[in-house]
Amino acid sequence: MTFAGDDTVKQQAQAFQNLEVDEQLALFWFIYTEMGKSITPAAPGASTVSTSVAESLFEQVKGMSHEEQLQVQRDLINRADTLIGREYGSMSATTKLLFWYLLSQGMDNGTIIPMPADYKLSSQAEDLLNHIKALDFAQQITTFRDYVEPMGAEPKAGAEI
Ligand code: 45D
Repeated sequence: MTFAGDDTVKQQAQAFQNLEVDEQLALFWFIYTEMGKSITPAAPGASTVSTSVAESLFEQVKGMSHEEQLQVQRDLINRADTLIGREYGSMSATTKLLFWYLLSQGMDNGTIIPMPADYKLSSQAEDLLNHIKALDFAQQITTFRDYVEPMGAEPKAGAEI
């Protein structure tokens, strides 16, 4: 059985993935600025989150130059096979979401490369932002999980990351 709205949610995540990489990052940022205040680390799914895993990946990115930080984010979206991509790939969908949330907070407090001040979303991305804003909170979360889940790379078999 499928719930009403499942298809809409899948479509939003797909439309998101169809944008150019930089547009995806910009849209994700605008989503954060719209809903950031309603995100609380004490959300219902919080018990399924590996906070320390998300934080240690975030700390690695935080220690890089701004250019490298941007490259890491582009690589994740491009599913490039990098060490960080593989570490990311081994996390649960909700932990991935927490990692992106930590990045956006880092942008807010100046430890992660900020958006260029004059950045304008394409009308396509703007449309998608409005669609996502119209979803209820649970559907938004599902959209974001579907969006961040396939990023990064497959972890290697065995102990090797
Ligand atoms: O120069 O169950 C451009 C938890 C242009 C708890 C750029 C949760 C060129 C458990 C590319 C634009 C909290 C995890 C530069 C639930 C250029 C739980 C840079 C919920 C510089 C449900 C762009 C979590 C950049 C949620 C750097 C809902 C863009 C989390 C970066 C939501 C954008 C997280 C980023 C969101 C966006 C994160 C990092 C919406 C992050 C958005």
